[in-house]
Parts: sequence; structure tokens; C-alpha cells
Amino acid sequence: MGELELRGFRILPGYLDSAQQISLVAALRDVVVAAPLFSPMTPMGRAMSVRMTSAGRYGWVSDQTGYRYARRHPDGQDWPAIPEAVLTIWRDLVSAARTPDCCLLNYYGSGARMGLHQDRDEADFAWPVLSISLGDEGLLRIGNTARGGSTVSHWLRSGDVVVMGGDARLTYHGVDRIRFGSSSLLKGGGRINLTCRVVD
Ligand SMILES: O=C(O)CCC(=O)C(=O)O
Ligand SMILES: [Mn+2]
Repeated sequence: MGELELRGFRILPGYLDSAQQISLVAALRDVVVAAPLFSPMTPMGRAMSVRMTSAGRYGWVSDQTGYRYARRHPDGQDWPAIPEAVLTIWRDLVSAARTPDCCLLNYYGSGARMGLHQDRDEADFAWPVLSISLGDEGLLRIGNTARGGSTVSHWLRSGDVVVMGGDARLTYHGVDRIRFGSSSLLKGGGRINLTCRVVD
């Protein structure tokens, strides 16, 4: 399976085979039991359409006071450990020198999307963000390092992995829509995206 590059994003289609996807989903089920999905509120006071949780030393949260990394789930408990299968992908594609501090889990149900944004709440942009897609296909839109300008779009499928680093670390990106029901990986459909980040 070929690898492709889109505006500095390194895209690895089908990086995970179907057996790997199934076992990763099983590990993520444990994460979601320990740290239930929640619907973050934007600082504007609107609920995001994506539901989220995290694993690792930090989780990403959002509420009226803004976006930030937090040591605990909104319910008060520590975040669960990042699954070993995720750390293996990180070691293989990013670095064995340091593990990510946060693995953010986004769940896109029918109609969920994510607007164009930069990932810029981390302290050191020398570390890439590693993204893993599972379940239904999602239409990734990639813009530029500054707001505005042209964009390109690419359908991410289950098992695809993207490394957002280097000159593209601060490139705007978002998910316009998912093809709900396009994959049978997740019972009930939907799309999971994991993003692993070094935070501090
Ligand atoms: O769902 C995706 O593919 C991207 C998610 C994302 O950009 C984020 O969580 O910051
Ligand atoms: Mn992002």
C-alpha cells in the first residue's frame, strides 16, 4: 500500500490491517469504560458534534473557560493509560525516545464534523501529531499554516494513519463529514479518530 503526502501530511493508507483494527477497538472500549465520552462545550457555549475522551497523562477538554489539557476527566478521575497498540504505532512512525502524553479519542456519530483548526495547545511543535482512523470514512480537509487560502480534501478510511509534523505541524485541518455506515468495524457505526500528542 502506497504512502502519500498531502501538504506535508504523511498519509499511510491501510496502515492497520483488519485484525489490528479489531483489537485496537477492543482496547479503546476499555478506555471509554474508564473515561466515558463527553460532548465538549466550545468557549462559545455550543456543544461540539464530536464526542471525546482521552487516555494518557493529559486529556483534552473544552468548556466556557476555553480549550486546554487537563490532568483529569471532567468526572474527576485520572485518564486511563494509552493502549499499548497505540504506543507501538507511535514508536514505529514517530519516535521511540518519548511516549505521547495524550491520546485524544474523537467519536463522530452521524452528522458529526470538526471545523478547520490548528492543533496548537501543545508546548513543543517539534513533536508531530499522530492520527489514527477507525470505522466509517471521514473527509479530511487540509488548508494552510495560516488561516484561509485553498484547501484539499482526502477521504480517510479505517486503518489509515496520518503523521502531521514538520512544516505541516500547524497546518489547518478539519473533518467535513463522515460516510455514516461505510464501515462495519464499529457496532452501531460512526468513526473514531485517535490523535496522539506530546503535551509538555
Ligand atoms: O478526526 C480527525 O481525523 C482529525 C481530528 C483532529 O484534528 C483533532 O482531534 O484535533
Ligand atoms: Mn486537529
